[in-house]
Amino acid sequence: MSDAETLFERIIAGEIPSDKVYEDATTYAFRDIAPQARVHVLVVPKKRYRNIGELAAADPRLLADVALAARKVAEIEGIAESGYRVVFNTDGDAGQTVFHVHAHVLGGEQLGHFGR
Ligand code: IU
Repeated sequence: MSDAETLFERIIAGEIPSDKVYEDATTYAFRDIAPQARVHVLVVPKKRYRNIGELAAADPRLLADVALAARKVAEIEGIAESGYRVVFNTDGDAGQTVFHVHAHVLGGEQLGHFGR
């Protein structure tokens, strides 16, 4: 668990290589190593919170930064017009594995609907 907790901080610091798509003062975005769609990018706030709820409660401006970075990623990837999905997995049943909040930006193809 402790490795997973620090993984994204090490990616942001450049200690672990990543395929960076976008970066600004407060966020860092890179391609997911196991893409679930043609475009699958993770947007991570540089400051670590466990999940979207904790981020929203502690720093709503930073949550807005993540949403704006997701839109920027969609523009960079050419999917802003065709549409995309932004997902925050939160804890067990959602399958969250890295407990540093991150937005999955998914698109580039017709996505299946929500569910199991
Ligand atoms: P989750 O929402 O916590 O389940 O998402 C974690 C994502 O991080 C998941 O999609 C992994 O494929 C991805 N990932 C990665 O991109 N690079 C890594 O080194 C590791 C996980 I570990």
